[in-house]
Amino acid sequence: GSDGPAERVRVDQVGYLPSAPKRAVVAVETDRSTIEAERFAVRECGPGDVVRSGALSDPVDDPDAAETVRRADFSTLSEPGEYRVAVGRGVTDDGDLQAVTAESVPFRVGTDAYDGVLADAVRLYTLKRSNTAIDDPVTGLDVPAGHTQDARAAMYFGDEFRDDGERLDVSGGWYDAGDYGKYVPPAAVTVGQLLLAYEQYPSAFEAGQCDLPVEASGVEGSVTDGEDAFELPDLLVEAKFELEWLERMQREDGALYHKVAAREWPAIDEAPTDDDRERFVYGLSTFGTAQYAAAMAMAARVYAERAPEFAERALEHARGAHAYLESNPDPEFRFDEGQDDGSGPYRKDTDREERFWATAELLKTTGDTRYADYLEVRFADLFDAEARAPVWDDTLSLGQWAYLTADAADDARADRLESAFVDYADDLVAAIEADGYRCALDTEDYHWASTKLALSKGSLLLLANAIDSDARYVAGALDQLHYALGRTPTGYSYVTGQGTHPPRNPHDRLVEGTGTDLPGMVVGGANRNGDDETVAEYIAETDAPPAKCYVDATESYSANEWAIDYTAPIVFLLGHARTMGDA
Ligand code: 9MR
Repeated sequence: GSDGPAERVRVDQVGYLPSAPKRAVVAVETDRSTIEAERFAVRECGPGDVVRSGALSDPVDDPDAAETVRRADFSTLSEPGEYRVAVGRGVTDDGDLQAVTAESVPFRVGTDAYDGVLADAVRLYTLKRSNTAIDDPVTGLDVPAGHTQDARAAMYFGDEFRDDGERLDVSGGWYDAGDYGKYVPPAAVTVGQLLLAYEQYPSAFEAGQCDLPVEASGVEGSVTDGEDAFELPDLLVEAKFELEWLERMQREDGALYHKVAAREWPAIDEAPTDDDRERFVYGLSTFGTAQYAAAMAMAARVYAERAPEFAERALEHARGAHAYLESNPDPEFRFDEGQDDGSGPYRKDTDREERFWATAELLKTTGDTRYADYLEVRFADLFDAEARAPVWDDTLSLGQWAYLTADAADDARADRLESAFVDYADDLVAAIEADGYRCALDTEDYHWASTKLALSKGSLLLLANAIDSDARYVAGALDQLHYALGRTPTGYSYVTGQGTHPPRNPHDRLVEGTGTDLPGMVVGGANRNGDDETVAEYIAETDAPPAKCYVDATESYSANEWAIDYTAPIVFLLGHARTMGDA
């Protein structure tokens, strides 16, 4: 709260790539106080030599932060090292400042600047595996398999609870977030985004790069096909683990159940093994069924070479889910009274964007024209829709991307979609350049999981860049990474373990229940709607502007919780960054 980070010079607290633009943001005037700053100097940590200096930009108003800011541009600095940015006035003979009024935390410049963030983000999924014993030498997380009751979950039928004796094995998969629920929509969307990251940046992801503690948990990290053993990149090992859980959530008729959880939330300090509540399989949804079909159709491509049997199975699953959608043309979200008592809703009552995504991925994977026909007959209008950042309840742009990259696409349709991505990127870049912090969020975007939304917007800039290469798109995407890693109005980095001021009290049962800090969690971040008491009180007390509605408090599930789908877009951005680092 009020004793948050004090530095008025905000930087990406992890660092910058040598070849990328580098900017610091100085809050010269806030709703509380003003500092004098005309010039900046970038100083090497340790010896303190000034390596770059210059005038700050003209002042820019940032209404989301209720600040006036100036920027320091030191993009030409490419020598690897550790630095700070100081601001103030006057200039000495060696280019230093005569008077320093504020300084940033230290940060690095280097081609490997983000390797640790990427490894932490990916291996976090492993640490969050349900029903799995983890003994992790890196974080010290040491937990026996929890929720073993998932192997025989009961079906939930609402208030008039009647046990029909049916039991389902829904073991596996990752815990969704700081809770122990497992939900189909965020799972499928997360896997979809991770597989897209792999398809776009295959050279960024390797076997062994994240030191996954999979052997310790007894799960195989490589796939054996006949005589040959292929090493899977860590990212694909992890995505496959989630896909294998999703398989268990599919019914015989192709539809997907909605989620697995208990009827009551576990306390915040319950470790996985403490939570022995009975677990249920809840609901069914066509939007989740469609997202599953999309992710499985992608898996059929991505694993085709290295895990061909799995890839074939994935395609069958995708086709089966799609067949269900074809014979059930109306959207359905089956809801039983009481099903949200111990878990999140992830509710969506429409499914057009998801059907579009599923069908486009199947078209891309199979080239089967029946999928093109289905799109033309039912969703022709969505070819003309604007691109929008993918999130769990809107995956249209993932579908548009799949379509425009499909060999079997109609050329005119694909061209139109390419323009939609480029138009989106041009507008977004203009908004980023006008924003004090170069953040992609509009005022109303500072809602639950705003950090994820900024990153997701950044990922669309990178897709636009793949269509029509433009340095501004890449810079704007990296700006969202810089935001997540601490160049924020609050001075916090919104990723645990990264930078000088990361969240130290994330809302997380695995962390609280085991007393282990887990790095690599992207937290929700600023949430102007104050959807939990703790952040709501903070907002009321401080009259915080949208971009400062954040507290680093365990209780704040609407500002300080991680979820699987929050990490997916940062992995995408880091994938791109890694290919830049290589160059
Ligand atoms: O990320 C979800 C966000 O978009 C919703 O607004 C919010 C309220 O429904 O739920 C978030 O998801 C939570 C889920 O329901 C339960 N597990 C924790 C998730 C992150 O807070």
